[in-house]
Formats: sequence, structure tokens, C-alpha cells
Amino acid sequence: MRHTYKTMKNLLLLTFAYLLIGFASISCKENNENILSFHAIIPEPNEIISGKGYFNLNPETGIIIAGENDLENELAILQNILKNSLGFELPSKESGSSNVIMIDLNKSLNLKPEEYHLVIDENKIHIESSSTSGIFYAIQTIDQLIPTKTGLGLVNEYKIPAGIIKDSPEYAYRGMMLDVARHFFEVDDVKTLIDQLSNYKINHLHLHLSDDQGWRIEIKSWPYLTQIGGSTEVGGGKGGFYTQEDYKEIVNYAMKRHMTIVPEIDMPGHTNSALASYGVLNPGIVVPEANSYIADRQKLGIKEVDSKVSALYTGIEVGFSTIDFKNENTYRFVEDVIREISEITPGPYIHIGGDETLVVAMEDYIPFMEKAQEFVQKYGKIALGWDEIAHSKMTPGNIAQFWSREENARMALNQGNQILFSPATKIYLDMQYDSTTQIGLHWAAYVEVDDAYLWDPMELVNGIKKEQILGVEGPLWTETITNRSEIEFMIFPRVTALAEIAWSKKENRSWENYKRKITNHYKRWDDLGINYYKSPKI
Ligand code: TNX
Repeated sequence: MRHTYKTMKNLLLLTFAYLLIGFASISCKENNENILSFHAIIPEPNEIISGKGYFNLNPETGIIIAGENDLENELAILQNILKNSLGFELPSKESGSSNVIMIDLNKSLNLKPEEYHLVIDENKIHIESSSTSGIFYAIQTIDQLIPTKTGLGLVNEYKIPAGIIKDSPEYAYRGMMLDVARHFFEVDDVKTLIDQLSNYKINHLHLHLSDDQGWRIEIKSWPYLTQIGGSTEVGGGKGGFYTQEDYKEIVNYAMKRHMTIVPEIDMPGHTNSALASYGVLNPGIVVPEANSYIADRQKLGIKEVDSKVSALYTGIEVGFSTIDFKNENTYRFVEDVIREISEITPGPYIHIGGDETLVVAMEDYIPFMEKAQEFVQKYGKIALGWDEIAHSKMTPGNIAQFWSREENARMALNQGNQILFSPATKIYLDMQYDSTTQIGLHWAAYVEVDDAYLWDPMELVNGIKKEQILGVEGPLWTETITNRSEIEFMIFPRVTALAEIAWSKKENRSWENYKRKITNHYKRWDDLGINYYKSPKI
């Protein structure tokens, strides 16, 4: 009897709960889908104030450039988004008109770098910023407020909910790294990635341009680096490389999307592709026998004989290579490479690697990394290095990229240098999601989407201050990743988690909210044909 009473009481409670949920979802539906999209922006904006009514975006909507400066680039990007998603571009209109998108670049507003305000009412969408990058990010936010593609039901009018978004980033450096050395990726693949990342307000793309398995950037003063060193990749495929013109094309494409390219030449370890190209750099290292072969120089069009070169390497084991520290040619080589790359890199950074030098003694490593930093400084750049670089004396302003060791990060901080956070257990984009993931590695951890989301750069090194953090970067190593679709599978939806960690305020981040938002982005990715991981956690 008592039992029945309890069951009845439970039933009543349950019914009541269902009724409540039912009402909540009805009122949610009444709000209409567009309003939901207003709350699916990734990365989460600083401040969203919902307004009343809608702005009707239609072919009669015009654009007004109210600002001071030339906004041709940002205007073209906006028009392109509108054309792809709605099927039409918008005419320009006279100031004072209604039904407009007004772009207002106004330095005297004194907004922070990259900050923007988006004010949407029934008459206009007003974009305000003190920087062109802020205007660009406002446009990316608008992009997420409208449908991805019209092919699936062309709309002639789209209602954007009224409201105000005030937004600016937590960290200046929000990045991803693509390893083009283990497998080579064509210029078009890199451009696609730049588009995908910039939609999530990521503003740095680090290209890992050299490693044991391949040299991917033309160096005019050392042509065999690409001719020989670029001729293969992991698994023995044909490899490839970027000419300096290709590289400039990538840099310009990125620049238009307010993204900085960070080129890396990994030294003094991870250098086998250089040693296989020029024997003079080779101290006689032993390349693992499996997965290696001596380049057929004749077939590659090279007459000159060189008996000191190492074998080309197509495996994935690391740590066996180093350049010859005792040979002055090594320093000429390092300087030439840094000079040529600096000349074609408008961004402030050159990454000099410095990781996993298992066959290098500290007394060789330290002076070498110091010398490499000197060259970077000589050519007017800031050096980045993997966290081991902190063993050497770091030039003021240079950055240590934390990937594994807290004590290395601490050494960098003690020298007064900043940290870029790429913890392998949290945000290595090549780590498998779980034991069923077909590609990727798991030496650091399995990194599910919640692992990639639920961390904060302030928590990894005890006592670190916010101003000691440059930002966050997610590296995608490509030993097992061979094409664009696999890149997408490994980065979505983890790189979007990174975007939110690096851009959004901690108090505005929530895993529950992120999960909800991501399902919305799944739809966008489906429309765009992006291959993503459908996580059971979402
Ligand atoms: C470690 S992280 C490496 C890379 C590998 C990667 C694979 C770092 C600085 N070095 O050489 O590709 O692991 O996850």
C-alpha cells in the first residue's frame, strides 16, 4: 500500500515535470529558429542583448560604408558570404537610407583591437569597430546568423533578430598548426582551411614546413631542400612543396582574412629531409632502416654527387636526426633559411622548432637555439619555439610553445617570456577521439570533444598570470592524416572548442551550451560538405 502511494506520488510529480518541460519547449518554439541561431555563435560573444523584432535582409537591403578607411576587402568578404548563402549581393546605398547594413570603421570609438559592436534593429544592421579586423569578425558573426547555403531552399528574405552584440577576444593569438611536412597539402587545401578557421575567429595558422620526412618551402639559396627533401612523405608518397610564390599566395589569402601565417622550420632535430638533401649538414646520423631509401638524384635531375647525404625517411618514429653543430655551413644554412623566409613573411613570427632533440647534448642544443634566435632577431622577427627552447637563453619577446612540460614553461616565464598554450593532452588535434578512431595517434591521450573544451590556459602552469599568455594553438600533426577530409574530421568539433577557449571569457563558456550550439553547427557543416566527427558526447 505504502509502495503504491509512493508510486502514485512519483507519477504525479513526473507528469508535472513533463508539463513544465512541455511548456518550456513550446515557448522556445514560439521564439522561432532564427532566435535560436542568435544564440549559437561560436566562439561565444562577450555580450548579447536581445532586442525586439527583426531586421529583414532582402535583395533591397543596401550597404553603406560609413567609415574612414578603405574597406574594400571586408566589403568583398561580406558580399561573398551573402551571395553564397542567400544567392544575392547587395547594392550600395546613400547614407541616411533605411534597410541597410552600415559598416562603420571608426578609430575614435577607441574599441580594443579586434573588438566590434553589432547593433541590429528593424531598420539596419550597424557594424562598428576601430579596426578592420573587428569589422571582419562582425561579418563572421553575421555569417553565422544567416543560412549557410541557399541551395536548400532559396530565401528572398531572411529575418535576423534585433539585438546588440558586443564582442572582443580574450587572447590575441588564436591558432591552429598544420603539419605539411609529414604529409603535404596543396595550396587550395590550405586556403579552404583558412576560410574554415577564420569563420571561428582564429587568427593564426602555423605551418610546420619541415621535418624528417619532408622539406616543404622553396629556399632559393639551397634548392635541393625541396628538390630532394620535398620529394617524399610519410608512407612514401610523392610529397611536394610550396614555391615562394605559392607561399606568398597563402600569406596574402590569409591576410585578407585577418590571419597571420607562422612558418616553422624545425631545428636542430627533425631535420632529416635537409640532411638527405645536403651531405654537408649531416653529422652522420643513422636513419631508421625501415622506411628509408637513398634519393635517386639523377631521377630528380641533379647531377652533382654527394656521398654524405642521409637516406630519405618515410616512417613516423621521431628524435633520431640532428644537424652538424661543428660545421660552419650549418650556420650559413640556418641564416639563409631564416632570411629567405623572413623576406616572404609579413607576420611577426618565425618558429624555429627545438623539440625532441633526443640525439643532441644540452651543451650543443643551448648555443644552437641561441644562435637561431639571433638570426630571427637579425631579420626583424620574433622567434617561437617548442617548450624545450626555454633551456636556452630566450631573447626578450620570444615565445615558448607549451606542449608537454610545465617546468619548461616555468623556465620561459622566469626569463620573462610569454607562453603559447598547446597542451598535447587537451588540444593536440591529431590525438584520436577514442579507441575506435581510425586515424590519428594516442601517445598523449584520447582527446574527446569535452576534453578539448573543458580546460583553461590559466590552469596549466601554477601561478601564471593572464598577461604571460600569448594565446592558444591546436596542432594537427599529420603522420596519419592524408587529405582534406581527414583534416576536417580531426579538427571539427575540437578546433571550434579551441576557438571558444581562446576568444570567449571563461564565465561565458559552458559545456552544456557548447554542445547545444555544436548541433547547430553540424547542420552548417553538412551544408558546406565538411567532414566532422559526430561525437557521442554531443
Ligand atoms: C610530437 S609535439 C611531436 C611531433 C609529432 C607529434 C605527434 C612536438 C613538438 N613534436 O613531431 O608529430 O608528437 O603527435
